[in-house]
Amino acid sequence: GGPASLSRFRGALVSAVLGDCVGGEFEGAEEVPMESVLQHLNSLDDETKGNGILEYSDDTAMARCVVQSLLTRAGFDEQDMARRFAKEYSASPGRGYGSGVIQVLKKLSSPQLSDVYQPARDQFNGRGSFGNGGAMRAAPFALAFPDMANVRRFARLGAMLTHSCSLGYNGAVLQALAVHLSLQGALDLPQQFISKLITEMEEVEGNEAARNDARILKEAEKPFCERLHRVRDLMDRSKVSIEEVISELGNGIAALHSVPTAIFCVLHCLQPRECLPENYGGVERTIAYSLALGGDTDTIACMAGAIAGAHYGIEAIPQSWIRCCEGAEDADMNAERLHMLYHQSTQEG
Ligand code: F2R
Ligand code: MG
Ligand code: MG
Repeated sequence: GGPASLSRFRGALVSAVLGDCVGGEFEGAEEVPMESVLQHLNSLDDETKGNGILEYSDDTAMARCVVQSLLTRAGFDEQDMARRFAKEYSASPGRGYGSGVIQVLKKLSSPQLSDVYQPARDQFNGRGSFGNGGAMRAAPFALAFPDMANVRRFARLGAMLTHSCSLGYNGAVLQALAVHLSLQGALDLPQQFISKLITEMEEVEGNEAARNDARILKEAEKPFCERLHRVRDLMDRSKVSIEEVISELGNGIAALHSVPTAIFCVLHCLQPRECLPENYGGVERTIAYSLALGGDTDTIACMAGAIAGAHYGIEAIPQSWIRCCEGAEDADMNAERLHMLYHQSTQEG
């Protein structure tokens, strides 16, 4: 489809769910042989395994809240979104949430709470979380707002409901911007895609709060920009080992160690790779490769899935995978609603 087509919206939201559901199998594993990944993915083709047998985790649970809130309020409403996060957590606490964020979600359910951003600010002795929990649910912001400045603004605010450290919420901004650009067809020119992301993040990371957090955490002056430069170096190379990707970019639970990694997975899998089956399309390649990195597999595959799905569209996703993953069909329906909201905004603005 063309820029911002319905197929791209559906691809983005559905692939994110698939990445989460199929990635859950390996979350936290140090080494994941490609053979095990392919075995796991092949089992999804088994006809007897349909009907959502792979459950989604916190990644999708929170993304669904973001989607519902954006749709119901026809835009960003922090009170409504915070209420949905809290309600979802209390209804289904066993979705594998991060150990820190649970405190925030409990506090958000208090009717006495006057500032919905305060519980996140209190995390980690007032430093805030740098986990990837804001980034893992950031894709819907790119599907709700056509204007890039709004994507940046609301992805940041949406993440700050749980992640007040700039290394947490700026990861969400980067993820949302990557989905936004992919939706426009920017991955047709991968070099320009990464350059645009670096230019945007130069500005995003240029403020005092970001510089301060980077200094305290002993990171580079502009940590996400530095990682994106590493992504660019790796994508220029003809051969890159899994070990090099992990040591250069990371595969962990911090946004800094997972969002640039997810972006690399998408870029690396734009073309067929020797280690992956020839019959795989782009979404399958991207998700399989993300799982083979080990570490935070559900989240890296979820984020890479959203970016890749926005590029290849719904047609690139095997039906058998959709049938096996809880919430994939809901995501498909919600993508259609977000597509309408997005194009309404285009007409108004
Ligand atoms: N939690 C997990 N996986 C762990 C095992 C789950 C398993 N399935 C099970 O149920 O047993 N996955 C999910 O968590 C990640 C997103 O986490 P989020 O929302 O960012 O949470 P949190 O708690 O804010 O941060 C995660 C951890 O990062 C460290 N951390 C963050 N900020 C810190 C700071 N300022 N100082 C020190 N440490 C900090 C802490 O260890 C946090 O607990 C996704 O992978 C999702 O899938
Ligand atoms: Mg998870
Ligand atoms: Mg995870």
